Amino acid sequence: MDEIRITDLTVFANHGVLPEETALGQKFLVSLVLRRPLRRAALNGELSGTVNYAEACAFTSQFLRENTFALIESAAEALAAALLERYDIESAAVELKKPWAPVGLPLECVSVRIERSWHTAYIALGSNLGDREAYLRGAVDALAAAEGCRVGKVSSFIVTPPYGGVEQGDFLNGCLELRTRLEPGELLGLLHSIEAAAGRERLVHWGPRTLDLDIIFYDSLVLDSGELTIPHPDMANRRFVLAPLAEIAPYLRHPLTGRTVQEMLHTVEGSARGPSCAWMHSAAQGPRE
Ligand code: A4P
Ligand code: MG
Repeated sequence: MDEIRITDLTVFANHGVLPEETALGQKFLVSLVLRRPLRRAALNGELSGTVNYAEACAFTSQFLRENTFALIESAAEALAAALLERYDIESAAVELKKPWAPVGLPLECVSVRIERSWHTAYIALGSNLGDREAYLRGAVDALAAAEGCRVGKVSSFIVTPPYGGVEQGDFLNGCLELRTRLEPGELLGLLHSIEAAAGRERLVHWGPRTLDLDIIFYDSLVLDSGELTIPHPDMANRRFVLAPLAEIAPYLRHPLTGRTVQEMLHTVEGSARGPSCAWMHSAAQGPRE
C-alpha cells in the first residue's frame, strides 16, 4: 500500500521512568509511516484525498508534548492509536527514538518501532431469551460506542430454529462488519463484556442465551489458540450465520477453504432437510451501513 513517511521529527517532551526525565524533559525523534491509497489524490491534486503532512507533524508534536508516558512503548502505542483515529489511514507505524537515553553508558539512541492497523472483523449475533431484538440492537450500539471500533454494515435480523440439539426457543440472528484496532484476544474480551452486560449466563453449552457474540472472521487470519478459534470452526455448517453474513459480505472468502460466504450458504441450504429448514424472516429492516 502507498505510504507517507515523516522521518525524525524532533520533539522536546517529558517521557521516561526517571524523575529527572519527566521533570526536565529531553529530545525525542519520531518517525511515522502512514499507509493509505494515494493514487486519487496524486491524480486530482487534492489535499483532502491524502494526509496533510504538515498537519500530521503538528499533531504528533503536540500529542507528545501534552501527554507524558513512563515508557516510550506507551507513548508510541498511544500516538499510533491517535493517528489511526484522526486520519483516514489503514495503518500507522511509529518509531520513537530517545537519543542519549540516560543509561549511564555511551549510546547513540534507544528506540521502539510499532505498527498498528485497522482490521475488519465479522461478528455473528444471536439471542433467544427476553427481548431478542433489543439485545441485538444493544450489542450493535455497544460495539459502535467501544474504543477502537467502528461498526460497518449490519445485516437484517432473522428468526432461526435452534441448532445443536438443545431444546430451546427460536433465535434471532444477525451479522455485522466491524472495523477495529483491537487485537483478536482484546476483541473477544470486549464481546464477553458486552454479553455480560446483557445478563448472559454460561449455563448450557449451545443453550439459551440473552446474547451471544462470536467472531466469524478477522481479516484473513487463521488462529487456534485454545481460547479463540478464527475463522469460527463451525461457521460453514450454520445457516443462521451464513444467511445474514451473505447479506453484507457474499463474496468474502474463507481463508482456509477459499469458498465464498455465498457458496457456503448454498451448500448448507442444499443439504438442509425437513421442517427445521422452515426459516422465517423477521420484520426487521434490511442491511444498513
Ligand atoms: N471461542 C473460541 N472461538 C471463538 C470465536 N471465534 N468467537 C471461545 C467467539 N468465541 C470463541 O463460547 C465458549 C468459548 O468459545 C468462549 O469463551 C471463547 O473463548 P460461549 O459463547 O461461552 O459458549 P457457547 O455459546 O455455549 O458455545 P459455543 O460453541 O460458542 O456456541 P456457539 O457457537 O456460540 O453456538 N442456534 C441458532 N439458530 N442460532 C444461534 O445463534 N447459537 C448457539 C451457540 C447454538 N445454537 C444456535 C445458536
Ligand atoms: Mg459463543
